[in-house]
Amino acid sequence: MKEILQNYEQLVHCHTPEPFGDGHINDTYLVTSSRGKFILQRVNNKIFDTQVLTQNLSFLFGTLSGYEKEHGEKLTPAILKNKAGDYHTLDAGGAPWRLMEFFSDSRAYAISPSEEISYRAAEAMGKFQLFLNTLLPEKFGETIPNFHNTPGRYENFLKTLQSTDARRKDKATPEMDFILKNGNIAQTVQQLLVSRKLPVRVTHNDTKLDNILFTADGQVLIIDLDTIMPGYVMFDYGDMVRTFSSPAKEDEADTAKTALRISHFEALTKGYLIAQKQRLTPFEKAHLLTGAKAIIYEQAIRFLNDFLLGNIYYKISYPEHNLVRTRTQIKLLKAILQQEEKLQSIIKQI
Ligand code: GN1
Ligand code: MG
Repeated sequence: MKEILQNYEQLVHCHTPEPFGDGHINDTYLVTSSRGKFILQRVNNKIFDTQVLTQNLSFLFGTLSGYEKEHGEKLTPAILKNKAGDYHTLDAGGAPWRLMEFFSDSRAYAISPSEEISYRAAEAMGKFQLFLNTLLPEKFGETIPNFHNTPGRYENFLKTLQSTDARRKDKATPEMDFILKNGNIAQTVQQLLVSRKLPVRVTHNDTKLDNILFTADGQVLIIDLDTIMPGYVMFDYGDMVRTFSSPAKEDEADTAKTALRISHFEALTKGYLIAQKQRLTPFEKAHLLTGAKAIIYEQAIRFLNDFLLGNIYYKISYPEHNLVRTRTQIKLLKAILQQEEKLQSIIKQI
């Protein structure tokens, strides 16, 4: 890490960086120097195609500040260039590091504390997508191929079932059954994508509430830009539904606590559509709820798959962590499936 620090003028005479935040994938630190506080992040090069990622982000940040000035609003913390003038610095192991602006007294939420927060977070994501929409999808590569390929995730899960030993599977029988019984969700996505009726746009792809920062001076900023790549807005909307609407954490062990708060669903949908209404095609709007079902189903598969494979992807704090996470996703998806008509009519009315 010392070698990385030397690449930044801002970090001459700094204290030892301290671990920061709750991300499941990258390593994030808070670093204090005589020039102030900064966020230092190591991108996980086992998970991301880092060459594509650094190119995507150079391109994005190249146009961002002009857009922010034009619209009089900041959208995301800036990445500070290194001494060589680059946004990322590679370490000896080939992992990119970056230094970013830090906002003191800012906060992100694992659970939305109010409808107002749900509304404002979704509105900020909607505005961020308006910026992303000025970028050409052809210019962006996939930092993780097939990231939101729900049918592909389902196929992977079927393969995992064949290779996993019985003892591990025994612990997850009801969850495996639920995924198998609801394979139609993956099929619907498959048909939708094959129909090519949804426009491909540059999207964020990891819109969980935790990736939206509320600053002390009232700004709402989007963070975690590593999965920005060509995609579909329904997944970005879907991951907001997944993470804003439950009153419990993604890894709440007491499944009774996970639920769908309709008032938050409504607030986030309003906030998102206020920013997006003029731009979404009627077909995209009609399929927002498809995106919510797909992303929650997909997330359940991803956690379960990781549990069955022995926890190789997500950071965990205890052996059954991914299984517990799977259960919250299933509970939430059940709640959506039970109230589908009502939810669809809320979207329609806005
Ligand atoms: C990961 O990096 P983080 O913690 O913001 C994951 C998302 C999942 C999320 C679940 C690159 O997001 O796809 O939805 O965990 N990111 C990647 O909490 O896989
Ligand atoms: Mg994050």
